[in-house]
Parts: sequence; C-alpha cells; structure tokens
Amino acid sequence: MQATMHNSTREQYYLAMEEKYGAHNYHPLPVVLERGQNVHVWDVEGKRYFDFLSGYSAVNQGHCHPAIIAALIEQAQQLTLTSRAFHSALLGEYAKFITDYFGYHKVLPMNTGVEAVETALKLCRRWGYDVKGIEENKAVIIVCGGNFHGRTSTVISFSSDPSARKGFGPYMEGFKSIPYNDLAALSEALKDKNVAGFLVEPIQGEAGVLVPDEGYLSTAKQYCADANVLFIADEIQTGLSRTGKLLACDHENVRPDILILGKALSGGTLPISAVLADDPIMLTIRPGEHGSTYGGNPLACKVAIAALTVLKDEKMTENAEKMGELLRRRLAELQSPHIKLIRGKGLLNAIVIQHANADAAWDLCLAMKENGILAKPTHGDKIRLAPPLTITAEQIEECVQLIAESLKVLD
Ligand code: IF1
Repeated sequence: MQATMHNSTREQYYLAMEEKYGAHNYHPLPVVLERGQNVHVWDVEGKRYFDFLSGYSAVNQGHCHPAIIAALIEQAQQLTLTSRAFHSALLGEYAKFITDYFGYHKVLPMNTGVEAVETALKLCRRWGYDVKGIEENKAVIIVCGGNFHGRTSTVISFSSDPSARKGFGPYMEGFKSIPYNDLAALSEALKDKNVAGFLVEPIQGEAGVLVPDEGYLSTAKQYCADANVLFIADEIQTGLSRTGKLLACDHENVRPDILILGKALSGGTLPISAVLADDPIMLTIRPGEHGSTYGGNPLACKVAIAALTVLKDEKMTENAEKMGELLRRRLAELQSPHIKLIRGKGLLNAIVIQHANADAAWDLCLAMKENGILAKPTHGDKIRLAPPLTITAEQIEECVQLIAESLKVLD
C-alpha cells in the first residue's frame, strides 16, 4: 500500500464517503478539492495548489474561465437540450464556427472523447465500405501499441494495456496494432487492401508523453494517402493549443482526414467532443444511422464556441509554446539525479523518474502535493506536467522551485 500523507478531518470525511459509496475504479492522490480558478485549485482545508494535470488537458483555458462560465450560465437559463429530434438555433451556428475554425466541411458533435473516437471508427469503416469498396465486415483499422483512446469495449479491444482490457472480452475485431513511431511497420500494414484507416495520437499521452520522431506524422499521412487509407488523428488530449500549436498535427502541417477533439473543447465544464471531416467521409453516415441524446446540445454549442474563442483571443497557443520551453529548460537546469528524461511539446510534458524505489514517482507526487503542486504518475515512473495554458513565466519559475524542493524526498 503506497504511503499517503496525514488527512484532515474534513478530508477524511469526504474520502471515507467516496470509499464507501463510490466504485473503486480509481486510485487518486489523497487530496479533496472544492474550488478552482485559473491555474489554481483549493482543497477542503483551503490549501491552494497549482494544478499540473489540468483535468488531463480538459482545463487548458484554466479552471472556471470567466468567459466560458458566463456562456454556460447564460445558455443554461435559456435552453439546454432539444435532442436532435428538433433543430436548435445554436447547432447551426456552432457547426459553422467550429468547421471554419479548423477548416473542415462538417462536424459530428458528441459528448465524451471516447464517443468521438467510436464515431470516427464508424465513419472510417462506413467510408471503407461505401467509398473505398472494402468487402462488408472486412475493414481493418491500424492502431498503435501504447495507445489510449478511451474505455469503451470496442476501444479497449485494441488497447495494449492489460489493465485496460483484461477481463472485458470478448473483443471487437477489425484492428491491427503496430508499434508507435515505426514507419516501416505502418508501410507493411498498409499493404492489406482491407485497411480503411490509421488511428493515431500525435503524441501518446497516457503512454507517458511519447513524442514521435520529427517527420513521423507527415510521412505516415503520406503513406496513408498513397494507400487510400484515412489518417485519423486523436487530438482529444494533444489538441486545442496544448502542445504549442492549435493541433499537434500542425507541428508537421498534417491535415487529418478525420479529426477527433474533446476535453478542452468545453474548457473543463461539461463533456463536449467533436469529429470533423469533409463531405466525402462525413456524408457516408445518413439520417438515423448515428447520434446521441446530448450530442450537439445548445448548452454544449454555446460553451464550445466560448472555449474555442478564448484559446485564440488570449493567445494560449503561443503561451503554451513559450511556457513549455521555459518549463523544460528550467527542469533540465535542476540536473536532478532522479530525473532520467524530460520530454514534451508546448505544455504537454512529462519527467521520467529514475530511482531504486518503484514508488518513487508516487512519493514525489505526494511531496509535490505537500509543497502545493498537483500532478500524478502515469505508468509507474512518468509524471505528466501539464498546467493550464494560462500559466505565466513567474508561475513556471515558482513551480520549478516547488518541484526542486519536492525532489529532495527522493535523496
Ligand atoms: C481515464 C488516461 C489521459 C485520451 C485520448 C481519448 C480519450 C482520452 C488521447 C477518451 C481520455 C483521459 C481518460 C481518463 C484519464 C485520461 C487519460 F490516463 F486515461 F489515458 F489523458 F491520458 N483519447 N483520457 O487521453 O476521452 O472518453 O475520457 O472523454 O479514463 O482515467 P474520454
């Protein structure tokens, strides 16, 4: 059992209630939060923390961004849900806004990220049959080892992580897994004429912020085009300015055939996701063939417009680029014997811990919590460092000092 620090009575009260009445499907850091504002969150004892997880990149705009909350409140008092049985004034406005914003013909609005991934897979298969001419039920979609695309039964079917898929079979067919960042493996897999698409994270988040080689995405896109295969980018975590470009694919000027967005599309207020594609792909799904109760609801439309607007108006992409450079540089200057690697793009970064103790990353996160900065390990020895994109240089400097102080716990 990993060590947890002393809990206060209020904290103990909330932890016990969650333990007793909530499913045990997570192992959170022992901290109970009750307020968030910009780069900070506060626990039930009123202690303030820098949030270096940002809701796994759902809070790029900072907690409770005033313009996003204002849009949420205004629309919540007007009309929240019509279902798609009827039209709403907001959906057309939002569809035009987001397709102009990213440069695609059409958008299919969904809610959670994994629903958008599932939607993209269905679109890809349908295109494979109706346009590419693949024999019915024979479509294959290439995925990468180390992927994380969500937790539905289909999506975990092609996960390479035993903890995500074990005991949830039988699994969905029609997926071929290849090593990430391996163009030879992609080229080989694309020889199969039944391949309809290639689903890839431009940077693998959960795997520990794995940044592929320069040129990987652009060459992969070219290979897919040559093989008449759809390049599907899952930008749920890497998109929306997180990596210092509007989309991580923009680092290589790659335009995905299908673009998947989620998380920060709502600025961390409610689940909003989207699939963007051009007509030859999007129109293969016809009325009544796909949807969801909340997909494209007026509240989500209004909030998403506000969330996308502030990214641009407040130059969060540029800030992510600059602050990410500063963060990685300052971390390197620590020359800590406990940090094996520092990697990332923009403000999607991770440090890889090297230490005899297998719980070192967890212990470091506990020490960081005590020092007022929240982060959590991924896959044991990696700690994701991903603050909101509104963070300032002074705050980066302060946080690096807090991390330096915390690293002493590993001495
Ligand atoms: C958890 C991970 C991150 C995602 C990408 C799709 C989805 C996600 C690239 C699905 C979601 C979340 C899920 C959340 C923790 C977090 C996560 F650790 F699980 F893997 F960020 F890396 N594509 N990622 O990152 O989106 O359906 O959740 O809205 O499940 O614990 P969702």
